[in-house]
Amino acid sequence: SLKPYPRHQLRKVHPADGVWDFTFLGDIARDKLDLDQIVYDDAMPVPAAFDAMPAYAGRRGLAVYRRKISVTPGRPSRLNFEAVSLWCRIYVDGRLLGEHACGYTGFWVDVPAGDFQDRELVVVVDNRFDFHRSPLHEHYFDFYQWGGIIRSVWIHEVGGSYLKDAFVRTIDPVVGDIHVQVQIEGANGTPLSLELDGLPVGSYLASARMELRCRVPEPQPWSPGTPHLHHLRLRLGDDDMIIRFGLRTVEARDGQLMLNGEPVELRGYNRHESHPQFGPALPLSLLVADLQQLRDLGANFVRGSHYPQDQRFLDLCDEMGFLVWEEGIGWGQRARQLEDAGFRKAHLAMLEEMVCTSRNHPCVILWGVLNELGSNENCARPVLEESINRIRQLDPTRPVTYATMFPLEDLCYDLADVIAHNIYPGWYGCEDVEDPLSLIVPHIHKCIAHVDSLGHRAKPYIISEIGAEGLYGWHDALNGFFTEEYQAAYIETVLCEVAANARINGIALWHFSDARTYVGGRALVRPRAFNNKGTVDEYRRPKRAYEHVKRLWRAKGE
Ligand code: ADA
Repeated sequence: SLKPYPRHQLRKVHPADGVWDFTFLGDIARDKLDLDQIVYDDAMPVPAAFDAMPAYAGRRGLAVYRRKISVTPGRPSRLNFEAVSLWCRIYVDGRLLGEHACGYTGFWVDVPAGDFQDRELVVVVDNRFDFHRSPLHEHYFDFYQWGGIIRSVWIHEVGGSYLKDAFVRTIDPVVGDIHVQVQIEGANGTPLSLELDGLPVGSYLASARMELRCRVPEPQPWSPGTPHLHHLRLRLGDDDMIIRFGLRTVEARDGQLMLNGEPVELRGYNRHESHPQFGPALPLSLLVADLQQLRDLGANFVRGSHYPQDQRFLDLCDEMGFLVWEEGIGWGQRARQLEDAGFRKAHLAMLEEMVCTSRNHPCVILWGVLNELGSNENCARPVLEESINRIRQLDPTRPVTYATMFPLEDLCYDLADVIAHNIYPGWYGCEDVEDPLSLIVPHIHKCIAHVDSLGHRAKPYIISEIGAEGLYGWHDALNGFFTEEYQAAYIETVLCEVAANARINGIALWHFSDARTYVGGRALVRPRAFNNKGTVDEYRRPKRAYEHVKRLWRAKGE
């Protein structure tokens, strides 16, 4: 059942989505901005990427959004922005209350109590690239980075004391034992009560940080085949919070990825949240449609490349039983970024937001960081180490990995729980080869043999990217590069090898749907300025490879 569930029954939460006042100011200095002088000459939906709208396509600069919000006078509230891209400042009644510099993670802004019910919310958004301000975003990423309030906005009315966060960890999925970590703001000594699936399971006296243990009355483990979900309700005075969770454990051990103690094989795709008309702000219908197509293909796994995913997508994965690799934003960072203190600080802050927002989703079974960083150089180790340690502190229950593009030269394998290779044999670097498909299997063998020769046989092995471009509708008698036929034969070769090779625990094909990328420059190797390695095109129309994948994966899954 694809049903949203209420996160709060008592707490007043108002959605701030809808049509906001809007103006695009273009390439002007942020610090010159005078909020009182702004003329709002247009309207813009929230959530949406303003530069995915034809009127602002390709524009980079400052944009200002405004709307009225209504909150109980005399009561503080908190604004929750699920994602604003790439950088923003938040003002309420003209007062600067927050700033945020990562386009794909959610954040909170505290709003002090006011005298009046109606208040003015203004969000200044900048989608220009600026390393010092938004060090996590670079314009050379191989995916288009849109701007705007790209995910939902909520207003939470909370008093001085409220439930800030809760993290549910499974201790025993069969018996139903869980560990609950609760964070509470300003409520020492107030009674806190817990209910599991509607039944009372305990009451306590609140303190700022609590570690509790309880047992689910009628436990049913979560798995892809039976994605059963439980609900924990916390109640603190007139505040409450409902956490939906699944009873399941994940481990990386003995060369296997184990879900509830059983080896699991990952069959799936990398997926960008991307569509030519909506940019990254996908309508619910498209999120569901993508998962229905993935299910039709026989997939059980999605790697959220290359940034934290929309929470609605993770909710759907929880409900439909998909396994997810949730990844921090990162793409090809090298010494310039990895050695920069501002970058490292922003990166850790982003990981913290990602983990704290997504760690109750049973679908998330792996955390990933820094796709294709320069892990063949010494500068990568300190950043990887601090990132992985930070994630493990916030969530000791899931393995952590990073996708390397240096399978034979990587210097950091020891830091990861799972080895993950992005490899493109038979696509890149085979200019002088007559039969590029013949390169695929030997290269996979070589990569695995290398990892194992370094003593990492006990770590699960995943091909986190592999693929070839196929232009939708392009066929040619010679079945060369960019034909749907070459792409289909390529994927067939890969998947047959994966099926035959017991050392491979999972695959994320690159990628599910074609996605908009660089506009100029590097787009010379990206026909149409799209990354065309999708099994479906950007409108989700299946290419020839679709039936191959479906035949091979369905045969495995059934
Ligand atoms: C890299 C990268 C992907 C994509 C891919 C490709 O491995 O991680 O985002 O750019 O290459 O298509 O070349």
